[in-house]
Amino acid sequence: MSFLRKSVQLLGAVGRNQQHLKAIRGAISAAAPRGYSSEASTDYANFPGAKAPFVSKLKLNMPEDYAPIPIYRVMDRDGFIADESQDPQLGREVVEKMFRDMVLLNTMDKILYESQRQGRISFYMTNFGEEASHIGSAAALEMRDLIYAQYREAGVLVWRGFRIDQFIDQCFGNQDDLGRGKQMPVHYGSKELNFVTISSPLSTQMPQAVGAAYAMKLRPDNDACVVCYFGEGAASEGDAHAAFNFAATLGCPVILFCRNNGFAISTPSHEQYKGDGIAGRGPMGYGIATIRVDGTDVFAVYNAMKAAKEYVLKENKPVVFEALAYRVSHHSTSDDSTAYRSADEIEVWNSVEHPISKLKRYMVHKGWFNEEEESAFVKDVRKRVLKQIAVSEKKTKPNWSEMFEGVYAEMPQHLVEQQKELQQHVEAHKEFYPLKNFKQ
Ligand SMILES: Cc1ncc(C[n+]2csc(CCOP(=O)(O)OP(=O)(O)O)c2C)c(N)n1
Ligand SMILES: [Mg+2]
Repeated sequence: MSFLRKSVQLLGAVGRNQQHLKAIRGAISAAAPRGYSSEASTDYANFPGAKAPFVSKLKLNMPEDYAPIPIYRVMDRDGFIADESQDPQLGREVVEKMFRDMVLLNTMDKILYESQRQGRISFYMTNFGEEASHIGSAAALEMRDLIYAQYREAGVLVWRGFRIDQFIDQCFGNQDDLGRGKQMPVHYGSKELNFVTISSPLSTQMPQAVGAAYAMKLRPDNDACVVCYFGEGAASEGDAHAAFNFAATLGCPVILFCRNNGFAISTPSHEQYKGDGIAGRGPMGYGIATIRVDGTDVFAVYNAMKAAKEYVLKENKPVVFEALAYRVSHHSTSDDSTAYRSADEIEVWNSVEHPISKLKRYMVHKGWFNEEEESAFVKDVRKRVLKQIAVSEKKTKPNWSEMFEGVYAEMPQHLVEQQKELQQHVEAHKEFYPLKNFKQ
C-alpha cells in the first residue's frame, strides 16, 4: 500500500474534512493508471513511475536536445504590435492607467531610494525595469484573486489602489503603517487589497500560496485564484520545489509567477541554474502548464495572465509563468551593482528596453501621448511623494508594547509576562528611552 493511500486512510480514520479527502482521492486516481506492466501493450510501457516508449538505443538525454521554451511577445521595443490579433484592444483609459501607474511607481522609487541615501529610511528596494510585469499581471486579475509577493512587486499594489501615504508610512514604520512598524521597509501587506504581507526569508510565500490555492479549490463555486510572485533566485530554495510539486500533484488554482530579472543580488542567472530558466522546469519537471513572456511588454504579460487565469480556474491546475526582464536597479540600497555588471549593459535596459519607454512609443503611435501632460503628472507625483515623506517621518512610531501583539489571536502567558516586564523596565528607566517618538 502506497504512502499516499495509507495517509488517505489515516485521514479518514481521524474523521477529517470530507471534501479534503475527496480531493486527495481524486488526485490519486487521476495519477495512477491501472495494470502496471513493463511490457508495452501499446507504444508506451506503463511503469508506476512513468509512461514512456522503450528504445534499444542507449542515449544520454542532453539539455541541448530540447528546444528552449519560446518567449511570447506582443509589442516590439519600438511600440509596434507585430500580429494585430494579439493586441488586447484595451482602450485609451486602461492603457493610460497602466502607463501612469508604471510612471508613478518609477517616480516614487527614485525618491524613496534617495531618501534612504539621505538616512531618512533604513532600507529600500526599487522596481526599475519590471514595472510592466507588475502592472500587466495585476490588470488581468480581479481584486478577489489573492496575491503572495516576494518584495519587488510594488506595482501590483499601485494597480490595486495602495496609496502613496500607505507606501511611505510603511517605509517609515510609523503609527499609520499597516504593519505596525514590525517589518523592514518595502514589506507591504494589505488585507483590504487581498495582498498577503511580505516575508523576508526567500520563498516563504510559495508553499503558503499553494496551500491557500488548495483551500480555494475546496470552496464551492470558487471563482478566484492565487498568484504567487517570486524571483528566479528564490526558485533555488527548497520551498520552491515543495510549492511546485504540491501545486501540481494536488491540482491547485495558483499562478506561480517568476520574475526572472537575471540577477539574485550579484549572482547572475547563468550561475543560478543550468536549465532553460524557470519555465523549463514547468512542463517536463513538474508536469505544469507553462507560459514564458517578455516581461518588459505590458501587453504580453496582460494577455498571458488572462490566459493563465482562465486555465487555472477551468482546470483547477497550476500554471508556471515566467516573465523575463532585467533588474535595472541595484538589488537594494545595500548593493552596488556596477561592481558586477557594466554600466553600458544597464543603460540598454534603462532606455530602449525599458517597459515604460516601450509603452510610451505605443501610445505615441496611437496619438494618446502628450508630453506636457506627462511631465505635469511626474511633477505632481514628485510633489506628493516629497510632501508625504515630510509628513510620514514626523509621525510617531506605534507604541513599543505593540511588538508583542498580532502574532497570536490571544496573547499567550509568556508574552503577557514579557510585555509586563518591559513596561516595568521602561517605567523605571524612562530617561534612557526616546519615548516621545512612540505613540502613548
Ligand atoms: C532564505 C534566504 N536566503 C537569502 C536571503 C538574502 N536575499 C535576499 S534577496 C536575495 C536575492 C533574491 O533574488 P531573486 O529571487 O532573483 O529576486 P530579485 O531580488 O532579483 O527580485 C537574497 C539572496 C533571504 N532573504 N532569504
Ligand atoms: Mg532575480
